[in-house]
Amino acid sequence: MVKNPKTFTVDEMNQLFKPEERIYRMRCVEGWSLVIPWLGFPLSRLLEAVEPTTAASYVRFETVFSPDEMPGQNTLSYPWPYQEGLRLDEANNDLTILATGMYGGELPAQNGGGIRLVVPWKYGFKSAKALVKIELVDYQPDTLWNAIAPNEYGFYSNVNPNVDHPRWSQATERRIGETERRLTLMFNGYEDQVAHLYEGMDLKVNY
Ligand SMILES: Nc1nc2c(c(=O)[nH]1)N[C@H]1C(S)=C(S)[C@@H](COP(=O)(O)O)O[C@H]1N2
Ligand SMILES: [Mo]
Repeated sequence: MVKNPKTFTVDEMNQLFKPEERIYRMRCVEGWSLVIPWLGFPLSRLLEAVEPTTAASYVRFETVFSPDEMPGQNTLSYPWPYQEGLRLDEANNDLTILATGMYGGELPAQNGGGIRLVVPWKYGFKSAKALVKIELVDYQPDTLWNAIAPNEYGFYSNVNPNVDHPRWSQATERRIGETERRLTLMFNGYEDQVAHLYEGMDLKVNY
């Protein structure tokens, strides 16, 4: 659902969209956290270039499927390829970036290179690695974890210390390298930038 469908190499995106350093907290759904200096550009810049039609309301992210290189993808217990989704207004928020680098260098394949999504107010698994296709759609896309365990991993998956995972508390987290646990912050500390996206929504229902 775009006026201008396009294929880009990572080099072309780096030329066109000029990645900048963004230092973000990352909160894993399992209670780990760290701070990461990404090199990336707002996803909104890419969306602007392809011009979503007025019918588009969600963005669907599809990632690399290559069982020869990634033997774990030979297992039938997961519905590969890994896919993710965002509401269009979440995708257009300035905090949402596509990263092609980290720590001042290229993005290693293990961290999602050539290009990955980074959505710092959501649990880490929403930040899909090794993207191969981004689609504008008019339905809420399926996501891998939601397909496997819908009661544990919702579509939104916003970091929220008040909504526990069914098997553990989300009130605290352990920053990698530290021993004391920290309090988890609402929307991972990005409340001022993103709380308006969820006004009037029950975040216990839309977890
Ligand atoms: N393409 C792709 N991205 C993905 C996943 C995946 O399986 N494939 N797993 C997600 C999950 S569940 C986690 S925990 C993190 C793991 O990232 P790491 O290996 O860099 O810690 O990647 C997320 N992004
Ligand atoms: Mo995970």
